[in-house]
Order: sequence, then structure tokens, then C-alpha cells
Amino acid sequence: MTTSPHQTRAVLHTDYQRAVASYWDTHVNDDVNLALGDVDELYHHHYGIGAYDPTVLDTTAADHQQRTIRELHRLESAQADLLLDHLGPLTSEHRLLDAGSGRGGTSFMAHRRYGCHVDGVSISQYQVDFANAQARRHALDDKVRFHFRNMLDTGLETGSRQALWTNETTMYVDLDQAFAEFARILAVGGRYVCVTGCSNDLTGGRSQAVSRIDTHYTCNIHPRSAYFKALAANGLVPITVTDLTPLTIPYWELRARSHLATGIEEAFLTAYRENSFHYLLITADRT
Ligand code: GPP
Ligand code: MG
Repeated sequence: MTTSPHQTRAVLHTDYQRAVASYWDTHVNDDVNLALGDVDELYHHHYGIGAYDPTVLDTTAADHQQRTIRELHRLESAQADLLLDHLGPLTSEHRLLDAGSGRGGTSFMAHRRYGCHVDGVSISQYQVDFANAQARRHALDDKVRFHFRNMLDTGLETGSRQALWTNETTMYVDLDQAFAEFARILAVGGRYVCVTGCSNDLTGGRSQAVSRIDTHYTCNIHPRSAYFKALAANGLVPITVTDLTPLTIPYWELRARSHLATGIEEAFLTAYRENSFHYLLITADRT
């Protein structure tokens, strides 16, 4: 779909947002995400958790590369499954929001699990078009819809969502602005689930490895404390905090050894191992 300059101005408010949108609109031949997504047509833009099958590292096996792809994809889908476990009791009547929905993987998994209506928002028109094409392809476009909108200003009806999540997207936004919008959209008692990478307040300023990750993705990783301050300031009360760091390290180890490594693997491994960075799952209820 082509976007008019007027629509673009309504969604992208700052030079930074325009830079992020441009990154995702042009970063389209990302072999790792397309190769993994082609396994079962769930295209993710997040990382994985859990132990990998070490036999995939047998480089003498004829199907070594394909097995590695499947294994990395299995770990990424396991991460999304864990996120979805935390959305709370839902019926098919509920409406959900995927804030920063990428190519739609987590949204489709949410619909598959709960039968709910799911809306995804992204500031990348390319991603919105890709995800909507997937929805049409699987005849889900009446239930799972993607919109070219800004998660800081979604235009969605106040109190209309029973649950919403950000799967590794909050490093692109101001947390106070995002959580104010999420609190507005959620029904009272609704659930927010956040999976994120955050820097460790206890190890001082941002480490070199964290800075490398920021530069690689044009993002701005927040300190751990910033999440809890912004949640509290916006009526979102944490109910669980899970440190997924030990669970995600194997994913990065496998990815680093795979033919799909993109060059950012060592920065993640260093940051996690030196304790300057954590991979967290936070759930909070809207009061
Ligand atoms: C992965 O996207 C996630 C991000 C780019 C946000 C940054 C996340 C942090 C935890 C810091 P991707 O799947 O497009 O990345 P890649 O192409 O490297 O797999
Ligand atoms: Mg990826």
C-alpha cells in the first residue's frame, strides 16, 4: 500500500521515528527472519528462549543448515508462546493489541491460541503490508489486522483492549508516553505483557556491548529501573517479573555458530554474560 505524505505525518512525529520507520521499511531482505519464518509462515522479529538440540551443530549432516533454521525458529516461537501464557484468561470476544507488530508472528499465534480479535500497529508500512498479506493468505483478515499507526498514539478506543503486549519493541519508544497510551487503551483489570532487553542499573552507565546493540538496530535500550518507574507512574501494577537471560543465552550461542549470524551475536552474548543487560518478561495489570 502506498502511504500519503499526510498519513505519514500523522503517524511519524519525530525525526527519530522517521529513522526507525525507514530502517524497517528498507531492512527487508533480512535473511535470518525470512528463513526462519518460512518454516511455518510465522515471521518473528524477536529472539528465542530454551535449550537447543546440540545435534543440529553436526556440520557433516546434509540437512545441517535447515535443521539449524528450524531450531532457531522453534526457540523464537517458544519465546512468543511464553509471552502469550501471561496474557491472562481470555475469551474469543476479547480484543488484543500487539504494539510494534513487525511481520505479525506473535499476533497470529495469539489469535490461534485464544481466538481473539488482534490488532497490530507498526510505524513501518512495509511490515504492516507484509503482515496483512499473511492475514489474507490464511483467511484471517477479519480477525487479525495490522495498521500503520504509532503505538504512542494508536487512535484505539479507550478501555477497549483486554490485553496488549510489546515483544521487544519498547526500546524504540519513550516509556512514559507508551505506558500512558497502553493504560488508556486497556480495560481496568486488563493485562500488559512486556518482553524486553534492558540495561542493568547496577553496573553503571550503558556498556559498550549495549551501545553496540543500540547502534545495530537504531534503538535506545532503557535501564531496568525506567520500566518500573514508568509502569508505576501510569497505573500499571507489576504482577510478575521473570529474568529470561539464562534462557536466551543458548539461542544466541546457536545463532552465533549458525550460517545466519548477522554480526550482532557477540554483543548480546557479552552483554548478557557480563551482566550489563537483562532479558525480562514483565506482566502488569491496569488498575
Ligand atoms: C529483533 O528483531 C528485535 C529488535 C530489533 C529490537 C531490539 C531488541 C532488543 C532485545 C535489544 P529482528 O528479529 O528483526 O532482529 P534480527 O534480524 O537480528 O533477528
Ligand atoms: Mg530475528
